[in-house]
Amino acid sequence: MLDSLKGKKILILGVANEKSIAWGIADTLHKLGAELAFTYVNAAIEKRLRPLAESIGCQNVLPCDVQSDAELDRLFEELGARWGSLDGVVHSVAFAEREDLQKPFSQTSREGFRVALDVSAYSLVAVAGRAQKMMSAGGSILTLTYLGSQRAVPNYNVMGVAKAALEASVRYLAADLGSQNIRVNAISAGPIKTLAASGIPHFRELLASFAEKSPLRRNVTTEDVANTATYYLSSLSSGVTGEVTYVDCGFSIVGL
Ligand code: 0WD
Repeated sequence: MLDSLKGKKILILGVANEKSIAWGIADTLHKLGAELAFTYVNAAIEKRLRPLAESIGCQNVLPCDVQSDAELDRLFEELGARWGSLDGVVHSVAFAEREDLQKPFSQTSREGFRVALDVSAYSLVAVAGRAQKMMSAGGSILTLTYLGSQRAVPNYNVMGVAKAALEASVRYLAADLGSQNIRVNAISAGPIKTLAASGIPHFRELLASFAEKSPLRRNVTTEDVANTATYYLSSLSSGVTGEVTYVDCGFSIVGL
């Protein structure tokens, strides 16, 4: 069954370094024979991404700040020229101003709210709207979310609001694109120590209490997430769309 990823063309947004969740997913998809393309937001990320992509023999490394419609258009033009068609997208991008994660939520700035929602939620809509034009044989679009969309997790603040919008966007995109056999789903991952996570105050404490309280009594790994991502990007999940699957060692089912 997993042969179904062989030769599949999958675009991956959001590898910042080797600790990124998107890199864990990419590594697994590559091992299963998928053909990959990566994007970077700026020169600093490009410098870290290129050697990683080269380590798996991938030359498709393209610029894209998801806040720019022009850059998104250029990305899909270039991808169209290189690949012609597309089978999958991994959207693993989020951003909030550090100060908006440190202040009380009621003090969130208008601009901070706008930027967080734009980069972390609207970007999925912007990407899906362009990707669908290359998915004439159907496809799978996957994004990454967090429990802070459903519960008020300390310090997650405006990012929780952005993730709620992202999860709603998954459902509306799934309803919109389903008739073209394009599936849209999300993985809600437990906390993993990455670059983005380092911007969340007291993240270390969150990790420790997570490992103590989750049913599996451990933290989530990027491999855990990659396993479920493989399911979503392959035909193993052929009848599933609009879903949010928790890859969180069971944390979200516990009542304390
Ligand atoms: O605990 C965690 N790490 C969890 C992360 C738990 C549950 C969900 N997630 C989500 C994040 O919210 C995000 O959506 O997983 C996704 C990937 O996050 P990550 O792997 O934890 O973080 P990281 O390795 O930092 O990758 C996210 C990247 C950015 O990194 P930095 O740290 O430079 O902000 O998203 C990219 C960027 O590479 N990014 C952008 N890409 C294009 N355009 C933009 C942008 N404007 N802004 C950020």
